[in-house]
This record gives sequence, structure tokens and C-alpha cells, in this order.
Amino acid sequence: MSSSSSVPDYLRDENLTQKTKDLISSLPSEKGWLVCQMYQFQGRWHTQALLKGILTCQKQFEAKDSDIILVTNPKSGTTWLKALVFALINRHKFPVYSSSSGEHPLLVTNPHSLVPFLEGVYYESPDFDFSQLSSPRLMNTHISHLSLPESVKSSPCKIVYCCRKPKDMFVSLWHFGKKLAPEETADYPIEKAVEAFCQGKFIGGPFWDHVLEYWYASLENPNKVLFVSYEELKKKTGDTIKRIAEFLGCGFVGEEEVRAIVKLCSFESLSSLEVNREGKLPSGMETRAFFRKGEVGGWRDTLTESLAEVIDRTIEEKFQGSGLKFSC
Ligand code: PAP
Repeated sequence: MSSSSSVPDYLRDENLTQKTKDLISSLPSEKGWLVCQMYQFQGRWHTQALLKGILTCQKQFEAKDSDIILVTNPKSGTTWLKALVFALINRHKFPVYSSSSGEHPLLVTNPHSLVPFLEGVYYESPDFDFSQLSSPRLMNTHISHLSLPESVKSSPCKIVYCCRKPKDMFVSLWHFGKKLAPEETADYPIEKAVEAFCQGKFIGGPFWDHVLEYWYASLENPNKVLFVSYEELKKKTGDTIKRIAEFLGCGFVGEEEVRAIVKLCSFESLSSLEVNREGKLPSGMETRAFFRKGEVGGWRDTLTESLAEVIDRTIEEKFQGSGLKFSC
């Protein structure tokens, strides 16, 4: 990747200790799309940098009972979920429905700067002290259920998982890559990217294992893992917020508050804010990269019918018998 692009550090392959380098050199490795090289660790494909973040997180992160961890596959609604849950749990501190909503942090700060990304933070600052965050701590991760730090699995902390229809997720990632690294991705054929996606060789992939692990975890332990979807959030945002609030034990959330949260966190509202049009994250990444179309079924303007069928066949095969359905 060119050093002039706005690709965040955690997608780069730099700044590793000898110990991490030794471990990484023992792992299966392949050239990836968007990233130079990917490594398979605990069944998932990662960049060296994200892997370093995951290893540090596994070693150092100590979950607290009151923690809330938002989990997604990349491009499955992370930004939106961060905004919604931040607004929800901080609604007393930062009212969303009164005139003071003019001072709401979400109006002046990108959701990624309000909710720390575990493995990204651990990559950039391995000694970051998460205990300094105010309670309840709200964080997000793309780490698979299998690779979560032990304390997250064993503590009563809460996990909210958001999944998205794979074709929209793929297309979102495809455009994100083009925006982030236009020079590196210009000549990369979409057919090859679809092939890699369907072989599971994408950042954090296979995507189906990621989704299914959390899906089954939510069925086995519904008090610990709440499973929601991007599509459900689109169709019934208010009802889904109420479901999340109930799961998190947030107490009563009035209809007016729910409506105000829906509005504040809507694609139209967030994407039109200056901080999300012109801003940059500390990593240098432009915040507008997180807002494109925000639609369900938007894959149609990017994927041909035959490429869509390739993904559909993979979905059919991998999710068979799980009870999860991804129509259209
Ligand atoms: P991340 O995993 O890298 O943080 P994430 O936020 O999951 O990215 O993905 C961005 C997608 O969410 C974009 O989808 P698109 O490419 O299909 O358009 C983006 O537009 C969408 N998105 C961001 N904010 C919102 C929102 N408030 N409501 C609905 N969709 C949103």
C-alpha cells in the first residue's frame, strides 16, 4: 500500500515485535485483496497488524461485568450500531430529545471516536488502559467469538452482534477499499474479490463462521449475546433500539426518546454532519468513508447477476440448517 493513502495503520504490516513476527511466520499466509498479505489465525484471516491487535487484546483485556461489546463483521453496520448504543446508554448524560441535543457528542464527533475499536486500539497503543473508560464501558470489535479474550466469554458482560446480508456487506467493503486505497485497488477485478470472499479469504473471514458463531452463541445464551441485523435496524429501527435497551437493562426508554435516537443516528443525519463529511479519525482515515448509501439491497448497482449468484450459492451452502435466512 502506498504510504500516502489514508489506509489506517491497523491494515498495514508494520510495527511488530519479534515475538509476533515469529508467530506470524508460522501461520498459513496468502496475498489478499486490499491488504498485502493475510494470515490465518484460529481459523480466520487477518492482516499482520490486526493480528497483533487481537493477540494483545487476548492477553491484556479484562472484561468487567458491566461492559458492552458491539461485534460486527466489517461493513455490517458498525458505525450505525456504535452511534445508536452510544446515544442509548448515555441518554441521561446527553439528552437526545431536548434543546440540549445541540450539544450531543454525536453531532460533533464521529461514532468511531466515541466507541473504541478493541484490536485497533491495542495495535496502535498496546498499553492502552481501558480501565480509564467510564462505566459502562462501550467498545467494539470484529474479533470472532472463538478468538474473544477469555474474560469476555466468562464474564456476564453483554455482546450485541449485528449481521448484514452478505452481498451488501461485500459491496460495501468493495467500495470502501476503492475509496481508501484507489491506487492499489484500481486494477483488482471484482470477480477475484468475490471469489476470495466466497472462499472466506477476506479480512476476518470466513464471514459465515463469524456470523454463525455469534448466532449460535445468541441462541445458547440469549442473556449474553443479542443478535440483530442491519436489515432489521433499517426496517424497524425504533423497535430494535427497544430490544437492545431491554437486553442491556437500560431501564425505561420513552417513545419520544426512541424517536429522537432514531433521528439523531439516521444515515441522513449523521452523514450530513461536518464531522462526518470533512473529518478525519486519529488514524488519518476520512470519516466520510463510513457513509456511502446505507441501503438494503444496494448490491444491485455493483454486482452482476452471475456474481450475485456466486455469493448466493455460498450463502445457501454455508448457512443451511442454521435457521438464518438471507433472502434477496
Ligand atoms: P466498519 O465495519 O468499517 O466500521 P460499517 O459502519 O459497518 O464499517 O459499514 C459502513 C456501512 O454502513 C456503509 O454501507 P454502504 O457501503 O452499503 O452504504 C454505510 O453507508 C452504512 N452506514 C453508516 N452509517 C449508517 C447509518 N447511520 N445508517 C445506516 N447505514 C449506515
